[in-house]
Amino acid sequence: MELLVATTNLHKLEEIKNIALKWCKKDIVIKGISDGVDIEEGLDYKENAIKKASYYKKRAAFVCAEDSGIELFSLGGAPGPLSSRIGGDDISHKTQRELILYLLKGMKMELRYARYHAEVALLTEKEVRTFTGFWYGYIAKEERGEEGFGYDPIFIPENETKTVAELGNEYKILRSHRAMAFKKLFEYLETNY
Ligand code: ITT
Repeated sequence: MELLVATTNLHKLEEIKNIALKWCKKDIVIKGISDGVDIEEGLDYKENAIKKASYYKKRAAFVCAEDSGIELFSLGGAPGPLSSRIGGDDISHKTQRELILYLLKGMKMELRYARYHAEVALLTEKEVRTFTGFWYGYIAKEERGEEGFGYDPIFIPENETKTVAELGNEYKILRSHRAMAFKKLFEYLETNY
């Protein structure tokens, strides 16, 4: 079976391929697809994920897309679905991390509680289905580590002292929001197709 993953984010695609190697029992070939179009996103992860996948619906029998973000509880869940957009279109991930660190400046660890949230949409010839994954942790006081992407250098998973960027990609694909959502998707494909 071929599964088309609609994404412009190559780190995301790489992670999904590694998650599949780790978790998927079915013989699935994962291929990334992106025409480079910027599909406008709203405030609902599921809708956004469905919209991204729908654009490529005619290209394969199985198409999926993911919408994800980081949610800071002391800021009412912001930036959430706008995680890739805060600070403007041309901003680097590093500057976005600095923005988050600035917003939480001076706040003690309890107030730095956060989670990653992923919604994955699967479109087949007969249905549209979504799968959810969360990963809870804390925003660090400064950035540390080299692996991963986006907010990983400032995200410390629960029960850890290191950031995801320090813990590394192998650690991440066993536990992340993305891993949990895609694990559900792979299980669904295994049982239903
Ligand atoms: P596509 O929409 O093309 O897939 P994107 O990077 O724009 O790529 P999203 O709209 O889903 O993806 O935005 C997700 C953003 O949330 C991402 O750019 C990061 O800023 C953050 N994020 C999500 N998952 C992350 C992870 O595992 N590690 C670090 N940051 C993450």
